[in-house]
Amino acid sequence: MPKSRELLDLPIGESAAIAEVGLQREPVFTAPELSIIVPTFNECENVPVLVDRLRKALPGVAWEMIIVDDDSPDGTADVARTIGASDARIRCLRRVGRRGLSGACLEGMLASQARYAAVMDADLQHDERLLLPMLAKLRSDEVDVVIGTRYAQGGGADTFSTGRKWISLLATRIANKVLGLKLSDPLSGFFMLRRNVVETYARKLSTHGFKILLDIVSTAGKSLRLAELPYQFRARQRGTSKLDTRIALDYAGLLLAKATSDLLSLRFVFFCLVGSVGIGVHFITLSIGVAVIGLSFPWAQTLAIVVAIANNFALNNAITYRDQRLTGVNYFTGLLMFYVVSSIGALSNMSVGNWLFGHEQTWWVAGLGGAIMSVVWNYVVSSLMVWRSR
Ligand SMILES: Nc1nc2c(ncn2[C@@H]2O[C@H](COP(=O)(O)OP(=O)(O)OP(=O)(O)O)[C@@H](O)[C@H]2O)c(=O)[nH]1
Ligand SMILES: [Mg+2]
Repeated sequence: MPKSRELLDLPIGESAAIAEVGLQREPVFTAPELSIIVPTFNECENVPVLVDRLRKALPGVAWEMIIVDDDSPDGTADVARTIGASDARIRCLRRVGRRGLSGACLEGMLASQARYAAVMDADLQHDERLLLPMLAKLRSDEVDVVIGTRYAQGGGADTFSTGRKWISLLATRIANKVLGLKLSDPLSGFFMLRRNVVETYARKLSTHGFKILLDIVSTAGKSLRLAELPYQFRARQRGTSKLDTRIALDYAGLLLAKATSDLLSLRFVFFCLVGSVGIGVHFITLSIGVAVIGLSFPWAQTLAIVVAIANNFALNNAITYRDQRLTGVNYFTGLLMFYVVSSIGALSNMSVGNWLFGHEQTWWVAGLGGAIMSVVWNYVVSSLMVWRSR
């Protein structure tokens, strides 16, 4: 029988060892102990500096760095691969046709074979000297996740403007309140964990947004053992920030989803809000049709439906599905498809309403039931047929 058990007994992190497999002696390469996942978008100047700092910060540790680059136009992936050509610890996962910090971190962690995974930014704002103490905490087997915190004793974010400091603290408070957490920095982008935590919850984690740690902690719930270590958040020296208003919306969406156990998504809320604006547009167009243009009711009603659907499509395209916005020819084919979907939605509204009225005899229950049916239909089918995720 092959002595393959010896493979399992090799100490983690030993880069190469010889084990007996059957009758042959073969070199065995074990996985590193720690993968450092670094999401990047246009960080070509920062990557070489970060690699140098990691080399100094982790003596005696078997580590690797997985740069997850979303096809940066500045050639960050090429820079990473050039470094990786002479140092196999530096790997690059290049994603094409996709953007998103959380998704990049998730894919990086899932690409790792290490026992522990850390996530840190490429722009040198996170203090790499914290990695060793984080690793020591995890090795002690007392915790599952170690979070680098800016807002506990010994930590700081002095480089933040007053405005950004306030926004960050407010977002922190909201996260703790809404999700029932007690963390000083739940929005931290700098943390280390047992990688099997991510394997366990991977299917439930959102690939949108900026706040992967918050997602992991709130999805896993009380089962996770957490620890915090303070550090000083540094100023970005090179490259530009990717923070924008969309990130605030994604954050609101994550809170909503987690607070309702993934029942409600921000997309659905926006879809409903757009639908209510559409009702207003419908009535305004209807009254203009009847009172100003002098159309008969059926013609004015038809015009109002056509205008309201076009309005809903334009608003959903701009807001609800802003990350999958349709342009050019796709805008018009999408609009046509949205007309088809909405027409079927209106028919289902009528038939469900009539059926309920037949059973219930209460007009508003029947009306509400029909409306809910058509909103859910329109939402589900248009997200599958009109704004298909690529
Ligand atoms: N792969 C990938 N990485 C991203 C994306 N957006 C941001 N990043 C990276 O994620 C890290 C954090 O982004 P930053 O723009 O520095 O965000 P921040 O640190 O909250 O903001 P600043 O303090 O203004 O720098 C950086 O390494 C970015 O290059 C993205 O869409 N995809
Ligand atoms: Mg940054």
